[in-house]
Amino acid sequence: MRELIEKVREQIRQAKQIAVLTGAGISAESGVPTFRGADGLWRNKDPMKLASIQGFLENPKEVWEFYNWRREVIAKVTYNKGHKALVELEKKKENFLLITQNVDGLHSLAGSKKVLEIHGNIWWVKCTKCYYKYEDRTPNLGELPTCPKCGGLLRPGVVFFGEPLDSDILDKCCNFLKHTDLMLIIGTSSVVEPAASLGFIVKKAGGVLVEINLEPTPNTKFMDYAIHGKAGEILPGLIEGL
Ligand code: BV8
Ligand code: ZN
Repeated sequence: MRELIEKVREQIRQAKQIAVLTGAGISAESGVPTFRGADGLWRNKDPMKLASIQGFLENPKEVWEFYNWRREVIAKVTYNKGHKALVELEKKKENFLLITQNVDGLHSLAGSKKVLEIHGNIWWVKCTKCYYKYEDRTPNLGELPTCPKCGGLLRPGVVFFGEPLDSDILDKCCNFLKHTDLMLIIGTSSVVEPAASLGFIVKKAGGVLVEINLEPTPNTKFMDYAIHGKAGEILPGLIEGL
């Protein structure tokens, strides 16, 4: 492991442009349940259904119960050493971008500035009628929250399964990745698209891919380096003193 860490540290030193992609695994050590982990999110219901546009249209009450529960969990946690290490990395590397699938806002809370939240943010809500979008940090918004402007039903400000990602945000990611020479892919099971394919843009451009994850993923075979363990324990040693 020591040798592997040193090799990746050298890659980070040499890299001119670094991208990071994070998933639920980087927030696990803060106490935020992962999507597919053993704790399997909520009352062992299928998050794919609850975090889907179809699920919301069919049963908005149940989906809001799920999101209110997650808002209450996230409101009580804070960032961890993994998030903090990425703030340090951003300070050391001028050409840096943090792309996150997480909706918990913990990267920004930790101090990361250059963050693209490709799946949205749980603290934002959007009106399904007039599309008014705003941030509301009240943990529990009630059964079927309504828009302060038009009374329409609100929805969580996240990208549900079955919905397209914001095309401007996706364009920004792809344009940055085309010129990225090192990408760290951290705490994601790499099964959700299009996030799971972002690394291939870097690979195609001749960049180096590093996976940092508790366990191997379907993308491990494409990685130049794979470090398996906890992000909160690995990242500080990778980045400190660079
Ligand atoms: C799209 C927001 C096209 C909500 C999320 C069939 C039907 C419908 C869609 C599809 C389908 N088949 C494929 C699709 C596409 C679908 C998809 O990819 N499905 C997969 C799962 C089969 N994708 C979409 O629907 C996307 N949109 O394709 O649109 C389109 C185009 C035009 C018009 C219409 C449609 C939208 C995807 C976004 C969905 N929203 N989140 C919310 O969060 O509440 S995704 C959700 O999963 C979370 O954001 C989460 O981050 C993300 C990915 O999961 P991970 O982050 O990887 O988390 P997971 O638990 O899986 O893994 C954690 C990992 O961490 C594990 O590997 C674990 O080992 C590791 N770990 C744990 N602890 C630690 C650790 N690692 C390190 N340290 C630790 N301590
Ligand atoms: Zn409205």
